[in-house]
Amino acid sequence: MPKRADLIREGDLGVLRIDNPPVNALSPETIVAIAAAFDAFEADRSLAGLAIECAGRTFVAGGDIASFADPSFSPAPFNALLARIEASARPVAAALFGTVLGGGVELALACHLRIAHPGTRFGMPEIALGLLPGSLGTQRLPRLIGVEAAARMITGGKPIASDEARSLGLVDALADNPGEAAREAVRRAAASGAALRRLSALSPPDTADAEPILADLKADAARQPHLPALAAIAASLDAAAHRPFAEGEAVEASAFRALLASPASRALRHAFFAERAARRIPDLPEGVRAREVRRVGVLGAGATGAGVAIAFADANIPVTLVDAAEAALARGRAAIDAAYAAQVSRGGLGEGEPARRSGLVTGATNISELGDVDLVIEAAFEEMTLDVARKLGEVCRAGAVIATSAATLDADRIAAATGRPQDCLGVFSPSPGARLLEVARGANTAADALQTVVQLAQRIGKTIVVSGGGHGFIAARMAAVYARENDALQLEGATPEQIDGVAESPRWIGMAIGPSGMFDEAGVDVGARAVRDPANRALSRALFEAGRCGRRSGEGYYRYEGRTRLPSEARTALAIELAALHGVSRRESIADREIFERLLYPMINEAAEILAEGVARRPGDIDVVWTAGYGFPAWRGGPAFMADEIGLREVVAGLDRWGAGKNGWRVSPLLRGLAERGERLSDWRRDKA
Ligand code: T1G
Repeated sequence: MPKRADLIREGDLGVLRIDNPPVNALSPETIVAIAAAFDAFEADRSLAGLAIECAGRTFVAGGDIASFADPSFSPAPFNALLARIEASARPVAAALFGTVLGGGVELALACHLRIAHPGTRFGMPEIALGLLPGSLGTQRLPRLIGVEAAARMITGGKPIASDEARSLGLVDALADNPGEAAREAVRRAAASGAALRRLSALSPPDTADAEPILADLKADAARQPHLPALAAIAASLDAAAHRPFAEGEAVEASAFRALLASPASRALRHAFFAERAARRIPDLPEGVRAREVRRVGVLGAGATGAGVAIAFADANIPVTLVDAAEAALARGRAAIDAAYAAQVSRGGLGEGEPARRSGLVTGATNISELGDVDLVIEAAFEEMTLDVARKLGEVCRAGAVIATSAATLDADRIAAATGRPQDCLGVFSPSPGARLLEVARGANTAADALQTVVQLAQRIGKTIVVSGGGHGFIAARMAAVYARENDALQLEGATPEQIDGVAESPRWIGMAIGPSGMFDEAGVDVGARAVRDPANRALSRALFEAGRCGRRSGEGYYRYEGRTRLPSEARTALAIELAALHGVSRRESIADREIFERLLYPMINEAAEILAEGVARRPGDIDVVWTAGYGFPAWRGGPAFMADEIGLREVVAGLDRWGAGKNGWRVSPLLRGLAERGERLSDWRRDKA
């Protein structure tokens, strides 16, 4: 087992060098090694002081998140080590670079001096894991930079740059060679004999002004009881402002222990690793090289096509945007210019940038203009027809990758129609602004074509999930079930407001937006075309056929006045009419609990079917699709993780209760089997099935 930390003697100085790739996370072994190295420093009285540095690409990027799941985990050993470092009679300096996060900041705070490379970023991201800093960050940080700045870092979770860290006093100096500068700082401090600054002995500089800040924190926490970390942070910062260090330490330690066990933190830690696991793509052998992409083609200048063009222009990739209809092309270009203008008005883009980026997009009406692109994405408003596929196969140059977003057509049939299935695959993003890009590998997709899209998607900042091997996309199939149940509930008398209210309420799910609002935003046709159950597609299809396509047309499930969402009488009338037509009996009221179960459980059922068919590789991939693509709350972990939190026996009983087997769908045998064996969906693996 390689040593995770060592004490190196450099003349009269000690250098404690941490080396735990890839991010110097504070694993238990690493903490033990750091403590041993610090013991060696303390034992060697010939050393005037100590510089703490890291090997690799970053100073400590935090505690080892994986170790938090261990029931025996405790921050106490690391916290005791920090106390010893701070109490050292000889100066200790931290040499900082990379992304210094969480426990990395807390280690630096225990040192007497902090020297950072100008490119260093500092963050306290624990809140994104449903935690709070558990190694005295809530106590030392406000004593150094003030309660207000500490609250902003700890509740925001977002990193700050080194110049802001310098101006806050989080670091003492910036240096291009922080290791050398830290050694110099230690020598100077040792030579001067000046008293060392120990943060635990100080009070926050803005204690007098802390009240309104703490009051706001507590009020914000009270509004979000489903995120207990907020209240814990408020209580810990309040202790830092008003109570002795040791008492604040106890408040933080108790809060950290409770949060570690909280459902929200377990879900967020699952989401963290699920997103990283999704990047590991078994189909891509080591060393597969991506094809070069100098220009991208987008077929279809509708909202989706314009959004795709913007994503590539933002990444400095020239785009050929093709639409056979001049008017549609003009609308697409106008949408691109409007999107950039809006960014300028929000201050998100400098002057001149919009023109430059928009200039990267060349419009054309003839599909043959795609002859020089290296990758084409079909983003046609309607389904990709096999004729279009054939045409793309002819006009695209050899080696160009052809990506179709046809959510319901079989991607392999489209690939075959192009005559070059090795260049083809499916791509799906719920909306241009969604973080998610699902890449569906076809039966004959070449590995380098897949690698090309995976790397390109990461270049444009998308979160990737690779699916394949069966019918449809993970995202589209589960959204279809979501749409089916949303429609069915409305035929039975529930309103979009009630259903969306349940979906959006943290008491039930906590979605960023409920199904009716979501399909109105994406276009009611998305739900209508995707829903595979004709008996229930009635409402979304009827709305679409009546031209009520959602917010862009002014009416869909809701009626819109500007951004204001209002009830739609037309929708109600349609629902009543269709219920009568389909012989669906309507009820005066439908309980929120029923709505919750009928929205979520069929989606979990579809997830199990998708896993059983091999369309999704891992349950975590399904969770990433929903958290990154549809605003499913990460503090729920995702549909599969949430299914285990509810219990699969309850989910299957609910499916039986609400009539699984009616309207052409069944309870997944995989799900029922896991439930009967008392197993978890999140733990299911194909190779273990
Ligand atoms: N613990 C365990 N593994 C980690 C990790 C961590 N903190 N950070 C990264 N990894 C793994 C990750 O799973 C991946 O593994 C590999 O490293 C590369 O990560 C004690 C309680 C640092 C900005 O929350 O934000 O400190 O998939 O792909 O894109 O009070 O990783 O390759 O096997 O993300 O270059 C606070 C989380 C913890 C930081 C680098 N710290 N990490 O991004 O690489 S709580 C965090 C990140 C804490 C204290 C509290 C990013 C990164 P694999 P990557 P990247």
